[in-house]
Amino acid sequence: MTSSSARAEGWEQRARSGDRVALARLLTLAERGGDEFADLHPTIHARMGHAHRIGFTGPPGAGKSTLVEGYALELRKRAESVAVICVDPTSPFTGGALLGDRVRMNRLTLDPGCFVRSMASRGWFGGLARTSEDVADVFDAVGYDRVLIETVGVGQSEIDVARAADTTVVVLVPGTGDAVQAMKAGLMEVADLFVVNKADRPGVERVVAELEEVLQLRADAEEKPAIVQTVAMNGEGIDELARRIDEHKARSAASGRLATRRAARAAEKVRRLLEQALRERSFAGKGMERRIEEALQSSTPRSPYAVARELLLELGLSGKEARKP
Ligand SMILES: Nc1nc2c(ncn2[C@@H]2O[C@H](COP(=O)(O)OP(=O)(O)OP(=O)(O)O)[C@@H](O)[C@H]2O)c(=O)[nH]1
Ligand SMILES: [Mg+2]
Repeated sequence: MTSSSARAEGWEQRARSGDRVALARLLTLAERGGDEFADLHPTIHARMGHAHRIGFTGPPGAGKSTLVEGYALELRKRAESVAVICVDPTSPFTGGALLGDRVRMNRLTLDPGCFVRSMASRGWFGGLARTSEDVADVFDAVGYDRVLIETVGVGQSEIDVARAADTTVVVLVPGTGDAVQAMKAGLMEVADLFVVNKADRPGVERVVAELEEVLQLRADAEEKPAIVQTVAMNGEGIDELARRIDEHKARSAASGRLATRRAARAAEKVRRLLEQALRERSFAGKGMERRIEEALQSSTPRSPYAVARELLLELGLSGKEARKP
C-alpha cells in the first residue's frame, strides 16, 4: 500500500466514526478523482449500498433547494442522517434563481446529522456525472442513510446526475407551459416522482393536468409517477413527499428494479471510466491535435472517416486499412 492510499484509508475510517474533517478530505479526493481515489474505491465500494440516493432536478429557481432542505429536516425528525450534494449551476446558460434569491440550506449546516457539499459543476476530471456519483459513494460508504442530490434540470449532463439516483424527483412550478418545457428538456422520462412546488401560486391545477396528460403517454404504465403538490417555503406537502419517496424505494426494491438500476449504474460507470482512460491513452502526449490537422492537410479535402482510420491505425487500434484520399 502506498503512503497516500494508507492516508486515504485512515480518512475513511475516521469519517465513518463521525470525523467531519476527514470526511471533507475524502470528498475532495473523490472530486479530484484520479489514481488515489481509484485505489481507495474498492474499500468504499465494499461498504456501499445502504444509502438511499435521491436526485432532485427541475428548472432554475423551482425551489429545489428549499424542498431539499425541508425534506432533509423531515428526515432528521426521524433521526436519519442526511447528506446533500448541490451541484451549482455555473454553466453560462443557467443563471439559477435570481441573484441573491437562492436558498443555501443554512438550516442544515449546523446539524451534526447533516452534511452539505456544494460542488461547482465544471472543471473536475471526468465530468459532473463522475464527480457527483463518487461523492455520493463516499457518503454512502461512511454511513449516511440518505444522499440527496440537487441539480438544475437544464442540459443532459445535469439531468444525468439526478438520474443516477435510486429515486429521481422532478420539481416543477405553476406557470405557462412548465410541463411542456420539462418534456422538451427530457425531464419527463427520468421522473419517478413529480413535485409541483409553489402550490401557493395560481395555476397548480393546470400543471397537474398537463402532467397527467403527458404521463398517459408513458409506456411503463404500472410505474406511473405520483404527483405531489408542495409549498416548500412553509413545509406544506413535505410529509407526503417523504411518504411517496419511501413508497418508490420500497416498490422498486421489491420488484427488483432497484437492483437492476444499480447494476446499470455500475456498468455505465465502467463504460465511462474506460472511455476516459482510452481517450487519455490515445490522445495524451501524442500531439493528436497536431496530427489531425496534418492528416487533413492535403491539396484535396480528405474524408474525416479516412483520416480517422489512418490515425486509428497509427495508434494500433484498427485493423482496417485507410483508403486514400
Ligand atoms: N411562493 C413560493 N416561493 C418558493 C417556494 N419554494 C421556494 N420558493 C422561493 O423560490 C426562490 C428560489 O428557491 P430555491 O430553493 O433557491 O430554488 P432552486 O430551484 O434551488 O434554485 P436554483 O438552484 O438556483 O435553480 C426562493 O426565493 C424561495 O424562497 C414555494 O413553495 N412558494
Ligand atoms: Mg438550488
